[in-house]
Amino acid sequence: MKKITILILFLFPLLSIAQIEAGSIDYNNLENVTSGTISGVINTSSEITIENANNFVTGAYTPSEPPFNFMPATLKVLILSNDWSASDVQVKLLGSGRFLSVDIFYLNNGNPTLAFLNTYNAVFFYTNGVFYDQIASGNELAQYLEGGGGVVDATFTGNIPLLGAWTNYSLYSNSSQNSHSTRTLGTVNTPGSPVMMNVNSFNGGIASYYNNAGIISPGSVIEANYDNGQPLVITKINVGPANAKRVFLNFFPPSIDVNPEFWVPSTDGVTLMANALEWVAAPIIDLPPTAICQDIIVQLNAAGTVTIVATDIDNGSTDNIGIASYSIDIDTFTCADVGVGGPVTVTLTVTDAAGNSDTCTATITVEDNIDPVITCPADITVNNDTGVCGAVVTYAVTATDNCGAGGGSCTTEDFEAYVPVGSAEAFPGILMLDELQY
Ligand SMILES: [Ca+2]
Ligand SMILES: [Ca+2]
Repeated sequence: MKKITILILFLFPLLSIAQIEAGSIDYNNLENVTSGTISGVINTSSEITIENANNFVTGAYTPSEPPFNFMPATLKVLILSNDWSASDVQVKLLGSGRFLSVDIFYLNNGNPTLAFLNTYNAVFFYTNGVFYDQIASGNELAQYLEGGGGVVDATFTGNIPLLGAWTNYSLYSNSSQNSHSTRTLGTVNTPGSPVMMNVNSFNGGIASYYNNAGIISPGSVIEANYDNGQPLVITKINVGPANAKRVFLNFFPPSIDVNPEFWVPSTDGVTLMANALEWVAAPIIDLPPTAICQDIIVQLNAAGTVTIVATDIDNGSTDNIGIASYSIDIDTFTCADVGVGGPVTVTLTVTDAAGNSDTCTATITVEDNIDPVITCPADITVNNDTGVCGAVVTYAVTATDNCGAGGGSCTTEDFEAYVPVGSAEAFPGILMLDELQY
C-alpha cells in the first residue's frame, strides 16, 4: 500500500488550505501539501499520515476505516488591546485555521477579570493608547500567567506597557519606539524552533513600528532579529511560578490591510503570531463553580406528590468553563411536607467538567391546593322503626382528597340520624369536610 507522509509546513506550498479541506482532493499531489491545517473528512484509498508544525500526528486514514475527521483546532485565544485595529489581527489569526476561536477585549474599555482570562488558552496583547486601568489590568494578566496561562505581547508594550505585577514578566521593558524605515526579517538565531517554524520572511511595512533600546528580561532568547540587528522575536521559558512560556513579537500586529504603513501580510507575520500563541498556549484552568440557589413554592399533584429537578432551584450558578451537572439531595415531596411538616431544605450541588463542585441550599414550600371532593349517598327511603314515627337511618358519606386521611385518597364514614316520618333531611356531609381540612 502506498504510504503518503505529509510534513506540513516544511516544503514550499503547492496546495492552498481550501484545497486540502474536506471534499475533492488531488491525492497525487498530497505529498506536496506543505502548509496550512488539514480539516474535515478525507476520503482516499491511500494511507495518509498528517503531521502539524509540531510533528503531532493529527490524523490517519486507511481504506479499512470509515472517513476520518482530522483533529480540529482547539485553542481559544484572546486579543487584549487598546487599539481599534484588533479586528484585523483577529481576522488574520482566525484565517490561519489554527485556532478554535479568537476574541477581543479592549483594554481602554475595561479591566479583564482573572476568571475571564482563564477561559482562554493564550492571550495576545499589544498596546497603542490609553488604558481603562493600566495597573489593574497588569495585575490580572500577571495572575493569569502565574496560573500557567500563555501570554504573547507585541509592540508597543515596550513603551506603552501594562503596569502592576505584569512588569515582572515584561520581556522588553523601558523601551522607546522606532519607525519609518522598512525593516525586514534578518538573522534567525533559532531556525526550526517552534516559534520560528515556517517563518521565512517578514516585512514590517514602510513604517515598521517596533520597540527599541529596551531592557531584555534575563534568561530570554532572541530568536530572530530585524535586518538592522534589532530584536524581532524574544522568547523565554520557565516564567513565573507555573513555568509559563512567554513571547514578545517586536512589531505592531495590525497589517497593511488597515493602514498602508503596517506590516505586509504576504510575508509570514501571521505564521509568526500563530506559532507564538500555539507555543505559549496552556490548558484552560477549570476553576471551581459557584452555586447560587433560589427558594421555590411547589404544589402537590392529584396523587399527593410533587417532584422537582435540580435546575428548578438553580438561580444562575456560574463556572468559568461551564457547569457539567446539577444535582439535589431531595427531589420528591408529599403531603407530609405541607404546613407544619415543611418547608423542606434542599441542597443543590453543581459540578464542572474537572470535578470541582459547590453547593447551596434552597427552601421548598409545599402547598396542597387541591380541594377534597365529597360524594353523597343516593337518596334513602326507609320505613319507620317500630313504635315511633320515624326511623334511625344509617348512611355513608365518602370523600376523597389528594391528602386525605388514611393515605390520601378516600375516606368513608358512617353516620346515624333519627329522621321523623315525612321529613326529608339533608345529610350532614359538612362533617366530612371538617375532617378533611387540608
Ligand atoms: Ca470550572
Ligand atoms: Ca387536598
